[in-house]
Amino acid sequence: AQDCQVANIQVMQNFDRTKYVGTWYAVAKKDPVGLFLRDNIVANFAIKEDGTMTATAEGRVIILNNWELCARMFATFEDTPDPAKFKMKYWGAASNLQTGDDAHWVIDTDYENYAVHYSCRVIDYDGTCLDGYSFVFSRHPTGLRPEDQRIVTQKKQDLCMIGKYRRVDHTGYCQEPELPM
Ligand code: DAO
Repeated sequence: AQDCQVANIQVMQNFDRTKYVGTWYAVAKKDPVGLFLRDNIVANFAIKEDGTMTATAEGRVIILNNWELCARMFATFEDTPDPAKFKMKYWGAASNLQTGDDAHWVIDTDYENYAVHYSCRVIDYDGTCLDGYSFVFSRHPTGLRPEDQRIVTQKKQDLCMIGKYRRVDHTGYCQEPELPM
């Protein structure tokens, strides 16, 4: 939406959660105020037997006084009348991690290569987003395919977040260490 009204943001039409399951690597992120997940962010979406969507996610975080660790997070998604708009409850595997209740919108995805996520935490008096975050996800840890980059750039523009994203590195920080044979 050119007017940057949160209420006018277009989300994925006919979002199919069954095609969205599995692993997504965050390759770019627009941070909220007080960012939590830094890099090495990998999300894994699943569907429970009752049809509700869940996710686990991990990523490098810095908590308290510059304590760096790999956070393991859990999320459950509450459905809304729009199939691409969810309410997300999230919490950490350890109690010193962030918990919260965020909007979770799927803006666009081809299910097989890229996805653009959006969450506005605070809507300003004029209807624009005062504090929000957004993930660009890829099925490939190496990044987006060139043919998907044009679409993703357009979506960043539509979200009024163009120029506010940073690259999310994948260095293996959150990978399980190899066990010796
Ligand atoms: O990193 O500052 C931030 C905002 C993200 C907080 C929520 C992360 C935990 C749940 C992620 C699940 C799927 C994207």
